[in-house]
Amino acid sequence: MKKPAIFSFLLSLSGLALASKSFDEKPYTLSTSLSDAPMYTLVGITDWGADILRVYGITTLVLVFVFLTVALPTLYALWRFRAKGNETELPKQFTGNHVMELIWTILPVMLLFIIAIPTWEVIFKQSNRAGDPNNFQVKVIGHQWWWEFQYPDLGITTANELHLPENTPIDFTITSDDVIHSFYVPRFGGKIDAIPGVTNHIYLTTPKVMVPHKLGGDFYQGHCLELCGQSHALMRFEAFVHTKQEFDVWAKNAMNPPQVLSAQEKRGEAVFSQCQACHTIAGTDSAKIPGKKMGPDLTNFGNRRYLGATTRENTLDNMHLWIKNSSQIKPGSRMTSFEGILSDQQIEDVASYVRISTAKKL
Ligand code: HEC
Ligand SMILES: [Cu+2]
Repeated sequence: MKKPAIFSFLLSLSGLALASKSFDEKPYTLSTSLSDAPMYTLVGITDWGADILRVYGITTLVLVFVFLTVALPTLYALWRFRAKGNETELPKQFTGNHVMELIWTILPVMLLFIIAIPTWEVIFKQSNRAGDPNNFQVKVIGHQWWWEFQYPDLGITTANELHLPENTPIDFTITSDDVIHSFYVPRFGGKIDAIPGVTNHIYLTTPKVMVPHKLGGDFYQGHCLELCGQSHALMRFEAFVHTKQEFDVWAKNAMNPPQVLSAQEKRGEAVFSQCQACHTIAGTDSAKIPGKKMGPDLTNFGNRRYLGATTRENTLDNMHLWIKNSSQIKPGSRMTSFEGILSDQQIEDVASYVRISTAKKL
């Protein structure tokens, strides 16, 4: 038998997804099962995610009940009262049945309460965690088109990689620097808007590390979920969950000043003066410039897996392309194009400074 049409339709859609790779070179490993997919939400690995999943479950049961109570009698009536061909007049017509009207008013109200009560419970549970001194603070700031993460208690500022200790209650304070974004790690639970001038919160307890690997911890895909301009689709990040020891090592390394070892890195350090109006590397002159910077903090950039909020892999070649003209690989990028401003040699030098001097052995 031929494959059903829906199959070919879905296949052509996935073909489109593969064909649209030009701006998106990130090598996602195709998951073998649906539940491994990076955007899969039915996992509940954080307490918050599990709470949301429970409300989903209750809602689904209520909806199945409503569907069956409407669909089954409808099907039965269609069959039972179908025209048999020998009718001469209309069946008896009647209007108004108080008992039935009461039933179909009260029953839906009850069903709505069955959904509403656990929903309220989850909402209140979130707000009850505000101000808990055990909360680990993480400030999330959306920018067109990248994410800034600050750890006020540790004095760390970083970007595009969210590192968290396992099994820890976290208070995410979420805001935006420009337009409305939305902070979302599907496997953690829900999403929440990042709105300029407003702070929103998410409270959750991170999961335990499940698959320890060399770099440390498990990682989860994150994405901006509010259409926020040209490169909204490339405004992604990765959330890493580490064991407490690994997290401490990461935190200790995160704000270390760069180690400039080679002659090339040294030349690159000088070129970096052209970047420091927008970027900071802790422990260098760039950190002394007061005021808010337009670009991501690059203090530990050498340890990041990706470039441009996971637009490309963090390699020397991609860095070269990025510095030359980042909008070629990330449309609309707010970073200056250095084509014609820096020579190829200077780009190589500054790229090696930014990538290699800031990389620490974790
Ligand atoms: C006008 C401000 C500006 C200047 C000057 C600037 N950048 Fe950027 N840079 C940005 C912005 C904004 C981003 C974020 C772009 C995005 O991801 O959408 C960025 C991103 C980056 C990133 C990627 C960081 C990450 O975590 O993904 C690197 C690396 C970088 N810039 C290096 C440099 C270097 C090297 C120079 C100097 C040669 C430089 N930048 C000059 C604004 C600037
Ligand atoms: Cu966004």
